[in-house]
Amino acid sequence: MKMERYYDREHECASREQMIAWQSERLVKTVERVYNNVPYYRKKMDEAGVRPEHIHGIEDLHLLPFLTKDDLRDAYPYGLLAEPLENCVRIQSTSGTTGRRVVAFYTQHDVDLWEECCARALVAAGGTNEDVVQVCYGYGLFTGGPGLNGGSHKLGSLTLPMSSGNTDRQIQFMVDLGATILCCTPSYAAYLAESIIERGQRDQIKLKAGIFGAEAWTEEMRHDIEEKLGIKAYDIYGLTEISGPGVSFECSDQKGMHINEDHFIAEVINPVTGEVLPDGEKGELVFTSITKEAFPLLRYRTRDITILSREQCPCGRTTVRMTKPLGRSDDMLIVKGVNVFPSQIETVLLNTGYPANYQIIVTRENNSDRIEVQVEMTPEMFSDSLSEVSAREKELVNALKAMLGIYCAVKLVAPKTIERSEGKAKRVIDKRNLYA
Ligand code: DLL
Repeated sequence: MKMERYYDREHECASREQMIAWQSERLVKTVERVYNNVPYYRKKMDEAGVRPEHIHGIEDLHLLPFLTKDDLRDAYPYGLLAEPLENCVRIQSTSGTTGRRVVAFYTQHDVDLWEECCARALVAAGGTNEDVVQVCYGYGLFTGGPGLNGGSHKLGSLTLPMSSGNTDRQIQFMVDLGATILCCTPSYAAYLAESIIERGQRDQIKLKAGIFGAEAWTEEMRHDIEEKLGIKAYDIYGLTEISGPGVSFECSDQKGMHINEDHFIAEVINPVTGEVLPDGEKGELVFTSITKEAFPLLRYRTRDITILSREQCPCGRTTVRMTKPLGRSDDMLIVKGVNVFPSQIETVLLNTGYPANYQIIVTRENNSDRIEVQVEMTPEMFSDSLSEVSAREKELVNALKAMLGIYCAVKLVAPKTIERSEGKAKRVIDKRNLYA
């Protein structure tokens, strides 16, 4: 029997007044708890001259100091833990590619809430207990696999815990078990789509939806994956520090991602001044977790750039929506003084018929920046004629210049020469050592 569990109408469709009442009550309790249990927070709040009795509701949120990734690194590993260790059952961790690892802790209650958030995302993508959910996000320290796996369990769907990689096996299970929902990074979805078509197995798959996130992807990439796999592709967002995937997710309307704001209060700030911006303005996303036991974070700066909207969504959910991250305030490339987002380059590539298999290489010589985009040709474009390839390269140079306002060198490479990713794609190789 088909069951539509975890479309939590009470919370996801609550009135604004009700949501503010829940958020305020939960915020007050969380602030009190961290102040009393976590010396790191107490010190930070004391330094900012704020005490728990100053926080009466979300109208006082702005009084609290921000928390950054540097705080998490300073407090590594146990310094921000708000529960005794014996109450914790799980850790997850970021990859630590840009510095010391960040470790997040969970009680069983925290795991349950996190999985419920992921179940809501699956329901919003049309998932029910009758679905077969193939999870090819990595399992282990990365939150992608465990989060969607737990959400799928909660929903009562048959869950295929594939983890990432081994594309042959992924496709075999997808076909044999009739997977209907695919969960992985968008770059891996694009690779799977390519592999399925190459093997002539497109008509053997039963997928209807995909839940793709953990990295930036464009609308063009969405359409490409949707067309190749014959599915509807949904975005899902989250970060390890604030529990993992499922902090926000798309509904079928696909005009932004609904934030599970009964668990996470969202603010958007000016990344330079810290000033809180009104809905509709672009800035850095800041989260305060208000239901977590082990690792609640107050006003955590995500570095993700977004815009919030509270316009009524046709799906009936009343929760605030965020746009896809429009970049990161810290991984934005500044090349020759110009701000460049990798997503802008991807848009140009997909709009001009190239696949999303590319790498951006930035170098600096004699104090001058150089940006080169290496991009694969499709088999149809591939040619031995040097003049044909160089004409294509010139065309792409012009299209990139029109988008970015700067010259980017372009190198077209043969199909299948850029390394495929099974997890988050490594799109940018910045050799300038700007932060060394
Ligand atoms: O990537 C959690 C996740 C797993 C989300 C699976 C969705 C699906 P982290 O490894 O801690 O956690 O990386 C978090 O990834 O701050 C964003 O910059 C980026 N990110 C996550 N989801 C999206 C998305 C997981 N849908 C960081 N679009 C975040 C763009 C995303 N960027």
